[in-house]
Amino acid sequence: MTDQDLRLEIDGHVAVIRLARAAKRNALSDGLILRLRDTFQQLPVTVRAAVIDGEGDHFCAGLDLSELKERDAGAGMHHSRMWHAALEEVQYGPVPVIAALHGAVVGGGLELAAACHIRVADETAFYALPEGSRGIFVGGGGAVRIPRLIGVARMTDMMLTGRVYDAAEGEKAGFAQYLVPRGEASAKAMELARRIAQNAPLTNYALMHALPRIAEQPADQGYLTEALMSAIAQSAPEAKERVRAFLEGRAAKVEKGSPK
Ligand code: 1HE
Repeated sequence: MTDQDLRLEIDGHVAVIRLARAAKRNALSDGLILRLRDTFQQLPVTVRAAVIDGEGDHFCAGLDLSELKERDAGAGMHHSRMWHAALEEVQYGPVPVIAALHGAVVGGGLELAAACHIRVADETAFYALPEGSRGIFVGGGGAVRIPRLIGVARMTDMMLTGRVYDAAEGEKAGFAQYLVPRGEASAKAMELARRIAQNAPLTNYALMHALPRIAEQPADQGYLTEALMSAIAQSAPEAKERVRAFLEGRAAKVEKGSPK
């Protein structure tokens, strides 16, 4: 792991975080996972959305298998918990994160993508969980996050049989919300990030921090949490100004086919 293996660029209100270890297909070493955690913890306060992408032909080949040495059960658990802590920073960090996917999105790479809020894939993307055939199990939060995207049955099949989903199948199954032509995932992710950066910060916060928790709550608790979050969001001066702008004809209407 060198300092160059993860790059952070700031473009206006958008942070671009790039896995830059193409020679190893952006495999995630322990050092890289810790850098990812630190990068999200330390994002400048001016950042309002982030994009994660990968250099070379693949988004990410997952866990760096060269580091998978014999560990006892305790060390194995702590290793998995380290991934959890890092990917929690991605999911529940300060800003929405868009993953720009191409080539291999496999193993821990898929777990990283699943921790992001939006996934944009180009037509070269493919998804797999080779843990099944390597004699191991997911350890980066995949058992929790991936079934929420594609369902337990599809994930079980992927791990039992080594099934690989191509980009089009992956979009249908729920891995990615957007499918774009080859080479266009990062540009599309930037476009979405710039748009998201214009939202009221409290709305983005509610979507990142309240919505996934509400979705896991029993309905009666979920309704109450929703009501509280809704009241907080609408009380912000920015929300009042945005509603006023619409009523005075100064704000965009909802348009079919948007975002283009
Ligand atoms: C790696 C890794 C890696 C490549 N760890 N070194 N993930 C996997 O089981 C996926 C393993 N990787 C692959 O199946 C393929 O590499 C790819 C389909 C991603 C890309 O294929 P290709 O032909 O472009 O590259 P390559 O020739 O296989 O690999 C190029 C180099 O990257 C080579 O090293 P070199 O020194 O011989 O040049 C590979 O060894 C190296 N490389 N992938 C280490 N993953 C929290 S738990 C998560 C558990 C998991 O993620 S398990 C799944 C691991």
